[in-house]
Amino acid sequence: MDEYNFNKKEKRVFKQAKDVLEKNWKGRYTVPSLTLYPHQWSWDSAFIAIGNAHINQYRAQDELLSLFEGQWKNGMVPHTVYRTKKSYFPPPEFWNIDLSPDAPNMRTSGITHPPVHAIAAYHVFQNAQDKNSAIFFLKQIYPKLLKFHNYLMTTRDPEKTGLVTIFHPWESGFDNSVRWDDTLSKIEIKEVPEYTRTDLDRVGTEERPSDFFYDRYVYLIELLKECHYNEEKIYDLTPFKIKDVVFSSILYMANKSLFKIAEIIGQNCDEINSWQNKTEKNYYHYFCCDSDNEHLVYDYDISTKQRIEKRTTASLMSIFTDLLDKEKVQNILSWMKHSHICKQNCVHNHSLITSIAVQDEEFNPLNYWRGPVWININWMLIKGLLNYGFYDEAKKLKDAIIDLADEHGFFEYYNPLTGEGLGINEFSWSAALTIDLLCHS
Ligand code: 9WN
Repeated sequence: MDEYNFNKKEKRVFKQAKDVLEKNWKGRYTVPSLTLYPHQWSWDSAFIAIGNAHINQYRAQDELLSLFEGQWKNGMVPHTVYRTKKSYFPPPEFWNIDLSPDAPNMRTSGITHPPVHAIAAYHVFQNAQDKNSAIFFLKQIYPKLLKFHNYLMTTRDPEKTGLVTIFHPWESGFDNSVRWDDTLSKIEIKEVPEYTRTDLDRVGTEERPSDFFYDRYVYLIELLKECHYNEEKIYDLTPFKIKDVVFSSILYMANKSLFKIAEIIGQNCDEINSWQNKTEKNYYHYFCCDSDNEHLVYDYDISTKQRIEKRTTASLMSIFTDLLDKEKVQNILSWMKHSHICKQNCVHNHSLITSIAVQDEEFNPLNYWRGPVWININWMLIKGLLNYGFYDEAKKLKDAIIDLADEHGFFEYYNPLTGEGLGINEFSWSAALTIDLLCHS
């Protein structure tokens, strides 16, 4: 697209990214991957809409509206909406969501996902060529978004902190991150039903979560079912209830977008304001250790009443919000450098932020959320850097993503030491967010 003055490499990457989204488009929604993830995933759809906003406004709108067809009666947006009979573990029957009076009339999972959707919806409006259609879309999606945020701010926040409690590692989107290791390891499993993983036929074992963690994922699903998905019961019984710092940071920014949408379509924003006030009051109190002067943020485990002090990309996420004091941004920047790929080990000229620091003893360059580079997380950090005026640092990360995509394709995640693609190729959000970076930042 000439209007963006792309150079040759950018043109090439842009075209390849568009091709991935085209291939994975299913008429009203996009699969994250044709083989590994053949249904609709919640935060994936939001990231995909952010990319499509630049190339196909109507697809971006449909992507979000179709996802919300799976919304539960209590407002929860499920993390997966099953669209076909294609094999994936867990299949829809495994969730047995009809146990809940809140279940929708569709096949979905029984847990939620980070709420990127209001950010995506506002972004679609901002970039829309057809503003009438975009306003009509905002009017359709706004009550659904409001209901979702209300669910997160009430049912998922009984402590009234403005911070969200998750009940399953998959709700975080960072499934087997070291952030969840201690809590999961303490779970003594009495019994799990027999199940067959479908991921290991499609991706190497060393790149995916271990069976130890899968058993615990399944155990926690069984517990949700036992509680008939009633959040009060779950809260009382579950060993996994964590105030997730990334989820809560995203919700804070999503509430800002929701506020802007409300203004555009002439709705009252008082409730959103009151949510924001709560988050502002409690964010550092729950997530930051005042004493250590590191200015990193950590998840908070409700059961142990302790922060989970693992240094991962999640610890940098305050930069994505604008809750970080200007004078503390420098600290986060230096941590970003600490987490960077070691240049001497790297085949690229540039560095990206890894899921945990390369120097960390738990760092694993191949395994899922335990070391590799993820494009969505780097995209969030870039947005934060831009917001705080660090244009050069943001550009370095953006250029590194374009190089990575050009040299290796749109993989799910990447080995930070070699740049090699991991997980599945032709992964939708990697393509979509690269399109956004090319067109925007
Ligand atoms: C479980 C679809 C999803 C992403 C998650 C990522 C992965 C699923 C899985 O794929 O999770 O929901 O099977 O591993 O961790 O962030 O939304 O792309």
